[in-house]
Amino acid sequence: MKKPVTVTVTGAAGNIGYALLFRIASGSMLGEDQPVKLNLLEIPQAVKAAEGTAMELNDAAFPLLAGVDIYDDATKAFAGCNYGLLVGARPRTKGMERADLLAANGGIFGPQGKAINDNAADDIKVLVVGNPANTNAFIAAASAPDVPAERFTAMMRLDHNRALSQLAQKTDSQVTDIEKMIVWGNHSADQYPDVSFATVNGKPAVDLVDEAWLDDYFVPTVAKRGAAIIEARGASSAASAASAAVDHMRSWALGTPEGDWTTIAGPSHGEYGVPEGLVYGMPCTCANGEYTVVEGLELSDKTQAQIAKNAQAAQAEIDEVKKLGLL
Ligand code: NAX
Repeated sequence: MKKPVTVTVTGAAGNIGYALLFRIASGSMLGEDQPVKLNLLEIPQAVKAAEGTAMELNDAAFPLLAGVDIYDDATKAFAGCNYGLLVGARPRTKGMERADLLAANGGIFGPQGKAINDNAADDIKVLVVGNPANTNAFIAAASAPDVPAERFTAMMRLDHNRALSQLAQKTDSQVTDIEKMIVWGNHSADQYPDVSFATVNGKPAVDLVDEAWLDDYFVPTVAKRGAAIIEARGASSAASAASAAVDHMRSWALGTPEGDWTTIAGPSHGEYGVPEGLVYGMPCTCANGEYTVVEGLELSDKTQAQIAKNAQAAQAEIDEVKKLGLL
């Protein structure tokens, strides 16, 4: 059996946390031969609820669970952390301006980035789920100058999985029949789910669905799925978000299948005209614990225009964060 790794989950007492922790402890995220030690980080008011979750984790008697600890102090929660899942965030409440939301989250992700910088293991991998995820990841990375920026990623996997599911339903196939899906951008209504390179059972997806379906149904359905879930459930996506977080980390740690890729938002190096540093969803392959952007794809004018529009909106959010003095 391997040595246990430390996985820190913030917002552990929340809805996503409740679905996520059990999947991690079961081995779904890092493999059925990898023991995990879980560090749960919460705000002081939610520590009691996190204790309840920890009791249940212990009661599940997972063979791979090497221990659970609960903290309300990021410095301690990230000590020796190998995998950080940053789920806890300040939600937007009624009447809250965007600047207030950014400031509140800057106050969370800045200090957590610093705590990671000063206390995490050298091989730390971070996934930011808490919204606005891409901007929060940017802030955390900027607060951790000693950690390579690439180790801070934001979650686009839920959008990617939603896109797979929609295309599979439309083409009467299974998600496992689909390869090379992409969701460009950030986890917002501006994102661009793109089937240009996708195949279904080896056939180009663009030959199986028409453009009107893509423009009028597929893209808006994927991009606005979060709102549709809230409308139907009366609560935001939780289990699917947790599942996507597990998938994201699993791909990063254990690799993507030969001939396929996934969508990861990491800091841009200027690929596809995306401003450098912007945490932006792009097609990536993973191997040996690293992810690499798939370069050299010939993008249509339409895709390029969508990327330019979306990148501009994402950059505007970063500019606002800078203006607010959060970095
Ligand atoms: P909940 O409100 O159920 O849980 C959030 C938890 O975070 C709470 O228990 C709260 O006490 C805790 N928390 C707040 N500040 C904290 C801090 N500074 N340190 C540690 N914990 C803290 O929300 P939930 O439904 O679990 O969603 C969590 C986040 O995921 C939200 O920001 C949400 O918008 C975001 N999502 C992101 C998605 C994505 O694809 N990137 C999709 C799903 C989800 O909407």
